[in-house]
Amino acid sequence: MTSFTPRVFSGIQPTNHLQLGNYLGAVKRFVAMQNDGMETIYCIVDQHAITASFQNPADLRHATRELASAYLACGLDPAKSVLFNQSQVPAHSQLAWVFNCVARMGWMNRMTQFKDKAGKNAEKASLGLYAYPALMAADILLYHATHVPVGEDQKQHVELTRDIAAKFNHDYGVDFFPETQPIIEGAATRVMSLRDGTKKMSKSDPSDASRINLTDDADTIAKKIRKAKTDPEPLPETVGGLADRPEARNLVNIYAALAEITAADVIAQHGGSQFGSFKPALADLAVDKLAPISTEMARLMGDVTEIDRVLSQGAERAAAMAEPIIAQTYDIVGFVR
Ligand code: AQP
Repeated sequence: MTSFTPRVFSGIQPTNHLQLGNYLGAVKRFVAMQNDGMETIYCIVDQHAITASFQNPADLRHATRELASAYLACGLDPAKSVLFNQSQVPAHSQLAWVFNCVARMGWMNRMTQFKDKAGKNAEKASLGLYAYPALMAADILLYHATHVPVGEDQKQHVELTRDIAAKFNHDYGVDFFPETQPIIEGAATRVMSLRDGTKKMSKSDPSDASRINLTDDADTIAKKIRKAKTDPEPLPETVGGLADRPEARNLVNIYAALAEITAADVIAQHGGSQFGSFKPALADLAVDKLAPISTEMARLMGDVTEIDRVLSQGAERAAAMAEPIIAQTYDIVGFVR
């Protein structure tokens, strides 16, 4: 069995604005892993962003640069991590084609994200949305990444990545792609909508009130938390008391993740409080943690030339890492070079 050097890869789609779930479930973890001294590669997956619906080209360009500004404002450092956008490294698409031919239709049919996003209108969904998980597997395995920090919703796609790697290795009789581990950690691996505690907070939810965007100013953040849906009971005295209270549990988990404490710590501090006093405490904490990020993002977006320079330099580094892996893949598959 080959032993692979630990290497972290993850990515986010530039669709709309980054929301609190993306920050707590993904970017905050990205920064922690970067600062743990691991080799880290973080991508803006712009090719995934055109799978679900038509993206206006100007909006896509803007969202790509804004996501880059968020990465930087949250603490990702181009000197420590490779930061780039996917479409600048063509090897992602090259490997994705090979994986389209490794992945089985039956596997793809089980992907819950496709079912959620295509809804009842699967016949009208794009082929790209269906093939999305094979491109995601290529994003990860192109760098022989061993660890992928993601939110809970992406676990199934990382498991599929492992299935694709195992089938490729088996079919070609090699030990070439690693078995990648999803890293799903922290108090907020699934942040829920502020309007419905049973639904994931999402960038593309039609209701802006359902989420906190990283571009929201302090007043907007405070207002959204004040208006967040809750039940009439005070916070329970134990974490177990949150079990059947999705909205209360969501706000407690958001508090815990922002304060970097556990949900039990939050309950120890605020158990028995009414939402009339807990929500302002959460709003203060959220503004304290998030407003500096949105201010820094706005400053960085004042110079998109510099953002483009960071992405292009990152893409050069990523392409150099990917080059030997795609070349060996082509040799294994039997493509004449
Ligand atoms: N609500 C969430 N809680 C915790 N983690 C989350 N992530 C997304 N939503 C939550 C994590 O953020 C990363 C990037 O996600 P993505 O943009 O690639 O796609 P997504 O998972 O589909 O995120 P959204 O916000 O729901 O985007 P849209 O609306 O464009 O589809 C992933 O690690 C994800 O787990």
